[in-house]
Amino acid sequence: MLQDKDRIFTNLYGQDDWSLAGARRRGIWDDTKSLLARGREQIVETVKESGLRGRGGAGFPTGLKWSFMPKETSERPSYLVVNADESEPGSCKDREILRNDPHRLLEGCLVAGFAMGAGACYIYIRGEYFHEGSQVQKAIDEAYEAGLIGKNASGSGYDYDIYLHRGAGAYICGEETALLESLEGKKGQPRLKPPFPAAVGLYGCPTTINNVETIAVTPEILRRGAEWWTALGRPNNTGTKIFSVSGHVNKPLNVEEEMGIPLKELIEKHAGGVIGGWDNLLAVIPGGSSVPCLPAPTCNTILMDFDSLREAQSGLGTAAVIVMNKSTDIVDAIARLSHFYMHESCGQCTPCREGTGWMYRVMTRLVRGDAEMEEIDTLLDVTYQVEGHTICALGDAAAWPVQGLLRHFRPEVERRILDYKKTQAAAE
Ligand code: L3W
Ligand code: SF4
Repeated sequence: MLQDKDRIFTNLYGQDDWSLAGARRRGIWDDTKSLLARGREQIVETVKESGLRGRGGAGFPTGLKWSFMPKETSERPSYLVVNADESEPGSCKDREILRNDPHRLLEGCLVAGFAMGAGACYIYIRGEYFHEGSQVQKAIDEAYEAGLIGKNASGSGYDYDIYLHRGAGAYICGEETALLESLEGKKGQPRLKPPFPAAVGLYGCPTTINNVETIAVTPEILRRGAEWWTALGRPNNTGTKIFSVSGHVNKPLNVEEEMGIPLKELIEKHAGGVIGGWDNLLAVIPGGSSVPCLPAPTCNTILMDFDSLREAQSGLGTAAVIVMNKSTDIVDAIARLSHFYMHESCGQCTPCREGTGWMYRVMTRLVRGDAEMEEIDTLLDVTYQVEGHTICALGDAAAWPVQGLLRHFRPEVERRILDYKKTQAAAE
């Protein structure tokens, strides 16, 4: 278990003052000038050494991502964009940082932006986080007032502006290039990659997009050193992580823990256990709705990190742990997710636009069992035709939950079809 001395988010539950005075008491904005004085290259190098991987879902190495930005100053400005469009079902960790620790994020914005030579930072926040957005704006105002950002930010000689931008409630705007389109005032639809945003991003300029949690932990990594961070977790899966645990647990919560904590320990020690006891567990979606579920036996031993979950044919995603006990209709639960992805598809590419609707319609019939047995394989085949054949990852995200259901709960789906046929035959 993570020891208190290693905890970064000491105001995760809003137990302390969120404002600048409280933030300073928690060590935020403590001699930020000397962090910046280390220079761009050294900061990027330390983040690389720490092995920090993106906390927004993909787990891409953060230091490597920063190193894609231009090294030399040019006429084209560079930007840092913070993805605060937290919309992944089950995920609510960034919300706590935004409302309870906004200065931790802002200090990270300055340090990260400086390291990549960005002239300005945009924090794109989901529209539904109205209160959180207001809180961040107040913190931005405080930081300007105190000279921490703006002209000669924190006395570093570097000019740096931070802007808050509110989204309008579309899940797809959490996809980094759709987010850029939306920031530019256009309809939020993903762009083809490559070019990656580091080459052609906001207004066609070099841009790095990072998740809130990723940015918020970087000043602490620089203060305490890469070795401190790598001592937590496992190789290639280092540091601490905020897990959002929801569903059939006695105490749903967000908790910062060591990367690689066993799932069972996370649920039993922090979330009060499964409702009805561990033996009542049916399945867990370990990383937000986009990743395949895990059946109960796997949950006994699985570790919560990128590599372990990938080996188990799932993913850490945003580390939003959705717990389902045996009272869950698992087919209906996954069908509900299929509805979500159909609704949120931007409709730009055919496999996703048509495939999400098709999957949802078949899933809806499977909930009742109103289908032919062969349709299970046809459904699986369609998920493979969507996966990897779309402009953005929403297509994969729609396919994977269905694949997880059929991988682990196919007998349940088959049983429904047989039962439905029996009921129909009896009625005739
Ligand atoms: C330069 C290269 N940059 C990759 C950058 C790329 C991006 C990052 C990761 O999807 C996942 C998705 C959701 N040169 C590069 C490069 N990059 N190669 O690295 O890229 P990628 O393509 O691996 O992932 P992605 O498109 O960012 C994100 C999953 O997260 N997810 C969704 C979460 C939703 C939220 C939310 O609600 N806000 O976070 C959860 O699992 O399915 O697989 O920056 O530019 N050669
Ligand atoms: Fe839009 Fe779906 Fe294509 Fe992504 S995969 S660009 S959401 S249609």
